Amino acid sequence: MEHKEILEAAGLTRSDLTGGDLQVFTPIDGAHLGAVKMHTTGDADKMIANASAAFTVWRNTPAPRRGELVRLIGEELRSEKENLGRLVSLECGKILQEGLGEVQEMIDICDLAVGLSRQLFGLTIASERPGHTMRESWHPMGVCGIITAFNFPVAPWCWNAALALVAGDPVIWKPSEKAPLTALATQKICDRALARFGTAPDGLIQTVIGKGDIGQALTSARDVAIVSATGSTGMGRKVSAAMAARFGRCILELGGNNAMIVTPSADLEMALRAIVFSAVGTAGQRCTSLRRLIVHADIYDQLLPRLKAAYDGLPVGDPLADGMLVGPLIDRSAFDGMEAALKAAQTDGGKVFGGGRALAGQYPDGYYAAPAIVEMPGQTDIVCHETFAPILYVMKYRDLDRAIALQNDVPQGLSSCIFSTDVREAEYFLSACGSDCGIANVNIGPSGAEIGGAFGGEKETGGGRESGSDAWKGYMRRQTNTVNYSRDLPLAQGITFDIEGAVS
Ligand code: UN1
Repeated sequence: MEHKEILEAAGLTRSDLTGGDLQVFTPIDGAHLGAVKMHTTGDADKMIANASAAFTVWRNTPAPRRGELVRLIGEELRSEKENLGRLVSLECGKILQEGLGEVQEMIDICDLAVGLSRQLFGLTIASERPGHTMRESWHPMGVCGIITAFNFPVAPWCWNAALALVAGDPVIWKPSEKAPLTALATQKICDRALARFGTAPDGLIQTVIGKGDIGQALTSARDVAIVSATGSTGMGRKVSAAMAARFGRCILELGGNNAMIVTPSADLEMALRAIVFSAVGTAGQRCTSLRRLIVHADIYDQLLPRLKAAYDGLPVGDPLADGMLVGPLIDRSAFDGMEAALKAAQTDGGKVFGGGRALAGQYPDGYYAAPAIVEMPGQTDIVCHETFAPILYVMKYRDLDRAIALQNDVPQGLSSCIFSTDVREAEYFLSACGSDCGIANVNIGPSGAEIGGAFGGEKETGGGRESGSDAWKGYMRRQTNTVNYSRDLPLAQGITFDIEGAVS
């Protein structure tokens, strides 16, 4: 399909694509896709006011009814999966299979949220006082701002929005300025669901297009109760400081520097497939991409040649073409970042295999890179840094404790895994002495997490959790209720406070 057809099929019109000052290019060949209108901070303030007004209605709408809206969004997404998935590929350069997978994640989280809308359970707690009950209630929290990154332009919005909406919170989405089109197309899908739903308040689901100033408008507005941000550690630091200044709540899903430990007992066939998928998938531009491979010295010489052979045969090219496995990097600065990292690794004694620009003749304005493997003498500064590109640093180990120490000795703490068929090694890796990441897997790569689990990580990854498990609690406020149904007024802690004398 031509670029123009993909845009049209996703519902984007001439007015969406012209007359603005945010220029959008496809990483596939650098072609111009549109000039999108940016909102001003004044517009953002109006949207926040609309969302606040919507909150007063939505918080009072029964949660299962709120779930019905999310069910309709999921239904619309199902019928638009191909069109939106293709637009994700066009705007962000990920291969079509991954574009479709991203929309599937949206559908899956909608399903989860619909069920959740009947399960926003609180606890009942034993009171220490006679004739008293205690419980926890979960109430809607307020407007939820959602800031997303270019590499997963739609799914993280949906992880947040689907939960926030059933939790009773209106949402305002600020997509990456590198990926506004998928956001506009998703907003249209939601608008259709809102129209079918019929009774949702205006301003319940909004998209605001802009740059850092718009992000700041969200983080500084008192009426935005929650900001959930996915992106770089630098961005997260700013969001977190601004939210802390007003005691707002933030949910941060920031950088990762994910490792795999391959032990002598590993099934090497499985490990090989997992390494390649997680290191070169999305051209190494996932927050969960595999960036560090820590291989036992006894199997190093078996694994490395096979890995290099697999890298040699990887099809790099047009992400919309059948059978392609590696698409382009998002832009020139991403490619320059990859080159600079490879140079730094070489300076540190790394031996580089692969790397460099691919298909420059065919796509002078598309930045395709051959994925690189770098054998490192140790975990130097560049290895500790997250470079958003297909670079896999490889290191050797002999002792599992040393391997785990290496895996943990980076600033980020998102995802991790071990390949082992030895239950002792595997369980040790998952124990309190093992991986320090939010996600730790056995015989599965670090990327491609299912939405049913809580997603996020520690340290510079930001500590937030999104998606499944009890991540919904991040979008609600907890209220502790004590009810006295007795005719006395006993005080907690057995305190006596006799005011008989004072009142007689
Ligand atoms: C991201 O790169 O921001 O686990 C998210 C995965 C996906 C999510 C990645 N489910 O790779």
